This record gives sequence, C-alpha cells and structure tokens, in this order.
Amino acid sequence: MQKVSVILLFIFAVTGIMPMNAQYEMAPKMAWWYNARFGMFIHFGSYSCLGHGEWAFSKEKWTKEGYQQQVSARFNPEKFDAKEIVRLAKSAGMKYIVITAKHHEGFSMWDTRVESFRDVSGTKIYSQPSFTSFGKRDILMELKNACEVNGISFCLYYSILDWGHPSQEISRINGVAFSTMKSEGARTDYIRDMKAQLKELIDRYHPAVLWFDGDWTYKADHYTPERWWTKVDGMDLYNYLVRLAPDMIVNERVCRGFGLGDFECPEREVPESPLGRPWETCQTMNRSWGYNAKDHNYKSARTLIRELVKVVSREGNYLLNIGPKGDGTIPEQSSAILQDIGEWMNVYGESLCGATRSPFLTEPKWGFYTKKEGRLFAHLFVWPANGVLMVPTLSNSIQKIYLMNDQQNILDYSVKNGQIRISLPKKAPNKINSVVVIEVIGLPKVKTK
Ligand code: FHN
Repeated sequence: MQKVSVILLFIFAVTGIMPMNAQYEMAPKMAWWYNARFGMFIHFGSYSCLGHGEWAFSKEKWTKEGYQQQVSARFNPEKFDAKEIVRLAKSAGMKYIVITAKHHEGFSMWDTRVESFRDVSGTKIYSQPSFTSFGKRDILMELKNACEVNGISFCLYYSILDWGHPSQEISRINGVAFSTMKSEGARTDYIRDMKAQLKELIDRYHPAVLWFDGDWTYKADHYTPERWWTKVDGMDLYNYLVRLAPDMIVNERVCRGFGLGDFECPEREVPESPLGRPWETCQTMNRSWGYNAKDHNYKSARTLIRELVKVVSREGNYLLNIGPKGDGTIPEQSSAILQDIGEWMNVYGESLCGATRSPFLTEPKWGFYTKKEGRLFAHLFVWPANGVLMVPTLSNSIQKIYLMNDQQNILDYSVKNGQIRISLPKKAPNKINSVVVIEVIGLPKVKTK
C-alpha cells in the first residue's frame, strides 16, 4: 500500500479523524494545472521516422554515426499539422499539451544555438533545422501558437540524459541504458550547456510546464561517470529554472524520488490512493511512447476514460500520449480513440475538469466519486441491476439529484440509515461510465457521526 495511505490510516487509527478532502497545499502557479486534470503527451523526434519507438537507438544498438546519418538525417515532418493536433486534443477535453523538445536521442526539435549539441562529425548542430532537409519550419512554435489560439497550455519535455551529446556514451547499468560521462569536465560542461538550452526553450516558447525525464541514474550523494546525475544536480536545476521563470511548473524528474519539483509522475500506473502532493499519471494509448509501426496494442477509449476517472477521483492529473509518425501525421487509431474520448467528455467532462478527489475514504465497487463546489459526481461503471444507487450520506443539504446527461429529469431519493437511496432508470445512459449528480450546498463532505 502507498506510504501516504499508511500514514493517513495511522492518523485515522490514532485520532479517529480522517483528514477528509485534504486537497493539496499548492503554489498559486499550480492552479490552472490542478484544475486542467487532463493533458496530451506527444513523443515526437527523429526516432518517429524509424517507427520502432523512441528507444530504438539503444535497443537496436545503433552507433551514434549510423543513427544520426540513417535515421535523424531523414526526419521530415512535412505533414505535421499543429492545428489538427490541437483540435483533437481540445475536443477530447485536454487542457494542456506536453511535446518532446529533446528526448534521450539528443536530437533538438528547435533551432538550438548551443554549440556543443553537435553531431558526431562536429560539423553540424544536431537539430531538426540544422541536421535535416526539413528546413526552417519551427514545429514547436507552430504547436505553441495553435495552443494559444485555443486556450490550451503549451508545455515541453526535456531529457537530461542525452545519448547524442559528445559528452556521453550509451551505457547499461543493471540493464537500464543510461549514459556514461566522458569525464568530470565533460559533465560540468554538459550541465552548463543543458541549462543554456533550457534557457533558449524558456525564452523562446515560454512553456507552462517543463517536463523532465532521463534522470534516473542519480545517486543521493556523489556522482561517478556512470551515475553522473545527482539529487543536488536536480535541486540546482529546479532552482535555476524557477529563477528564470517563477510561474513555470516543473515535474519531479529533475531528479525523481526526492520530492523535488512541483508534482509526482507515476508512469503508466495509478496510485492506490491520493499521493501526498499533486501528481500526474502519464499513459500510452498502445504500449509505445514514440511511434512504433508494429505496436497495434491500443487500449480502448472505455479503458482510458475509466482510468482518467480513477485518476481524478484520487486527485491526480492524466497525461495521455500520442506518438506521431515521422511525417508528422497522427496514427489513425490514436485519432479514433481521441474522438471517442471527446464524445464522452462532451457530456461528462465537467465531472472531471476542475474536480477534486472523492470525499469518501473507501471507493464503491461500482465506480468512483469526484467532487467540486456544489456537486458530488457518482461515476457508475456498473449500473445497479435493482435500479437503486446507494451513496453514503453527506453533511451538506441535498438540493437535487439527476443524471448528468439528462439534467431536467430529477431523480427520486430518500435518506435513511446513513445512506442516500437514489432511484435510477432501468438502463444505463452510457455504457462506459454514467454519471449521477448530487447537487448540494458547499463542497461535498462526509457526514461524520
Ligand atoms: O525513457 C523514457 C521513455 O522513453 C518515455 O519518454 C517515458 C515517458 O514518461 N519516460 C521514460 C521512461 O520512464
């Protein structure tokens, strides 16, 4: 069980008082992100044109030269359509987009001028504008502009690990491919130049979130060439960034595992209960982050919608990934899933965006609860065969109860023996997740004895 749950249960056991609705204490800068709840992750880089996923360089044991010449040089996202991507995200109810500016391969998706980020020959900057024939289109700026026009927050992903950078060679530690720093001087210079790149990204694109990754060979105390990124480096990086952009949000992967950054990042899993601070689950639609032509294992919209509901019910955010193909187009299955999610969110999105955790300590067998001021949302994955929904009583006075998709039709209910008994129609209005709204005065609170 999550450590936080144990602590909370200990508090309950000792004091008998569960800190209900323990919404997180957050810096004001987090408000938009906390209310957004749902975002799009985009893994897009030169690996996309190989179509074997974003770890191909490592898994297929490419040489730097071979990969740069045969993969990156061919990258040609001519069909990248920022407006279409943002339209799909917005219609799916997503409020922010995080796109990879630089993944582990080290290929910069913008016109970086930091000199050390060169290809193995040292003659070219290893970036989309300088290393490919694609030319001077700035696809990050295209996406930023499309986001701004549509009220979507533009965010960037950046990998600390950089297999392409001259300072590092790929290495394997206990099977995890990280990189080996050539020397102490190379490490110092790389960190300096990485910070210079990050300043470029902040000055040019003003990302609302900087989403770090590739930090996982840290040691809490000192560095070695093989484990060259440390907790102190992560703290220093975070402080550097917030000095540059005080309102920018930064995830915990400046150096994970030490409570750094502004939110936790469980990956492709949902914590058993709310964490001790804001958190965001990132998830793939199939099994790959970067485009993988062979990966047809797409999750259904049903699965993803239900996971999104679970995440919000436990007071988290959900960052759902797409991996565009090398030409910039979105895989058909991803578009179809986003459209299906959009259909559900069109009717029920209000029960998630701006909502917070369930007011109850335990979760019902039939689904989940979310809440916001004035409304408790019961998300029914299983529709009661007997047509009666039982909800624990609240300390609030109930105003009315209705189906979220049919708000004119008020449902009958009675309150007895600590339960609200709600009469439901025979048929569930939505086969994925039907929502019953209990309208109350104030923020829904559990009725204590
Ligand atoms: O190695 C990366 C991976 O390619 C992908 O970017 C995910 C997304 O969170 N992060 C790392 C794996 O944990």
